[in-house]
Amino acid sequence: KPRGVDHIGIAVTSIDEAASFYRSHFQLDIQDVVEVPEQGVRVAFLPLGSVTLELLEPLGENSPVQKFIDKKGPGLHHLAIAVEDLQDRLTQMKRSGVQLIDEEPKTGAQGHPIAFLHPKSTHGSLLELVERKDESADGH
Ligand code: CMX
Repeated sequence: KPRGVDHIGIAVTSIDEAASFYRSHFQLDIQDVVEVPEQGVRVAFLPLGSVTLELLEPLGENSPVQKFIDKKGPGLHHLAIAVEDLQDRLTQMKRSGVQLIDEEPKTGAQGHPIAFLHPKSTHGSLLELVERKDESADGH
């Protein structure tokens, strides 16, 4: 079974403006901001209890997050589920016909192995699988 929700990705047009909202109304502070050019995003992490909110700001027009905002507007973008043995999961899902975006794990914004599943195969939600080797799912 999965270990829990790792983080929730939220597409925003401006990290600064979105962070100001979460700070003013929920007293949540950004822990870290990193750029992940391979994914076309700038990412801010806001710890919220056992889950982290991940604010995703597009880096450039070809960013998948920019495409998402153009199409659907800012908002909930993906749900990241913490799993053990990511590669095994991917192999099993592929065998069962699930459409994978990443057939091999890659390194995510927080440095852990991650992989995305295509929303066409998941009843509409973009799902990310995250493997954290040395922490529990709530160990941010
Ligand atoms: N949630 C739900 N559905 C989504 C979606 C999302 N976040 N993003 C795209 N889709 C849907 C689209 O609405 C579209 O559906 P229809 O065909 O019914 O219109 C379909 O998926 C294809 O979308 P598209 O706009 O044509 O875009 P692409 O096929 O070029 O890309 C996707 C879609 C999911 C493969 C791409 O966005 C991707 O690879 N995402 C994973 C990587 C990512 O998002 N990285 C940023 C986060 C980085 C991080 O957390 O580290």
